[in-house]
Amino acid sequence: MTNVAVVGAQWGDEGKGKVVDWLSERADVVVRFQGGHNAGHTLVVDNAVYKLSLLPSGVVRGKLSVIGNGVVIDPWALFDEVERLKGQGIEIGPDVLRIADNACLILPIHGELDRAREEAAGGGRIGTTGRGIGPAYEDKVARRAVRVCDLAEPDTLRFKLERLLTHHNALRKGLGAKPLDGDALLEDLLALAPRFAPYVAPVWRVLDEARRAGKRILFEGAQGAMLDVEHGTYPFVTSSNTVSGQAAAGSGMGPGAVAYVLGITKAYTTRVGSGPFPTELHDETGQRLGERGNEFGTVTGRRRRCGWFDAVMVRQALKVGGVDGIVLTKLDVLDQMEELKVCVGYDLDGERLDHFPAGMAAQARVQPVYETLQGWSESTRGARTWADLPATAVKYIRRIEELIEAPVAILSTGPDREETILVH
Ligand code: 2SA
Ligand code: MG
Repeated sequence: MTNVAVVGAQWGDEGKGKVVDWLSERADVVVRFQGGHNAGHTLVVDNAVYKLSLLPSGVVRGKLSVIGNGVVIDPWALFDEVERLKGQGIEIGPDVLRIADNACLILPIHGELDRAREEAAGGGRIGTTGRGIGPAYEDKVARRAVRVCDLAEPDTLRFKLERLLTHHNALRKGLGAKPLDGDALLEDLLALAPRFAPYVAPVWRVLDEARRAGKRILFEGAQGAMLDVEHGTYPFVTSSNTVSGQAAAGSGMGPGAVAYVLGITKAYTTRVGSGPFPTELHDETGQRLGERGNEFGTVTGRRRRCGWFDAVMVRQALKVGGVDGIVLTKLDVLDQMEELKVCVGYDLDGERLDHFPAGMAAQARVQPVYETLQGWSESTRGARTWADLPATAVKYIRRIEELIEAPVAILSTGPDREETILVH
């Protein structure tokens, strides 16, 4: 196995957890390069269920797990997760977990601001996870964030918090919130510093050493390409780059470090939060997809919106994400449906589009153009070989490959690791 990046090709929740776990067994190092604890991966290992948010999935298998500089870290969420996994018998010492010294922190003010803004936005809300992701990235880009390395320098930390709170207290005033006193926050952070210290490292160097030693590195993406801050359905996106290009910048490696990009997509579409979703179904079929697919968020438990497979959107996601091949997941959710629809284009005011437009109003207005395919009555759940699949299911997969202009490298037919078909 070469170095692989696993990225979502829709709006997240494509089933990356299983795929990453499956690949992490064959990897030596697992790296997170963007996002934070807004991600949610469910891993099923030997019948035990692990829910991960911030930690790279490799921790469950004792692989060297790296939180890269591109990740925003909520220290409290981090240690809660470490403790929770410890309770499940997973040891996470500094030999397993390395945290980038130059990663930025999510502080309580970020979560508060995130939620206050969402509340104030009413119908115009993004539908964020409320974890402070957006405000933390704002501070990073505005060059006023507190970084992991600052925890080791009390004077720097004090100086940075002062600057940060000057900015935030003005914002808080506008939102009618009390100004914050930096001393309490400073104390809390200083108390956390010794817990962080053993894990902190210049991870670019850790990764460079691993690479030169011939170790296999797995880059673990969170969310999906259509939530990318630049390529997604802006402004209904997350605040990081979720595409594979970020794997390099978000971990301190060059683009050549990623040899193969694996995109994950469901055999239909889901989305949590607000924003355009051309193939969304508001009918019984949509409800059925949600029930059969158990479409509830790992992190927030939110019900996911469901709809038909959108080949135009996925094709675009694969192009901007440099995806080499895909894993098609949850095909079995489509079992026993008489016919299936696949979006092959959009209609925008009478004009046919072969891509998803950038404009917000256009994105909201496009109507899907569907192709109808025959369904199958057999169960595909747990199929282990290509020959186990009904012919119409194979046709569905082949048509998807044609439309998205990429091969299905792996077919996942159930949550268990064995329920996986390697196609190519
Ligand atoms: P944020 O919190 O600023 O990143 O939210 C901005 C948008 O990004 C979406 N988003 C997600 N969409 C799907 N899955 C996500 N992670 C959890 C999971 C979701 C959950 O993997 O299960 O538990 O609800 C995720 N994280 C962010 C979000 O819905 C906004 O549309
Ligand atoms: Mg998820």
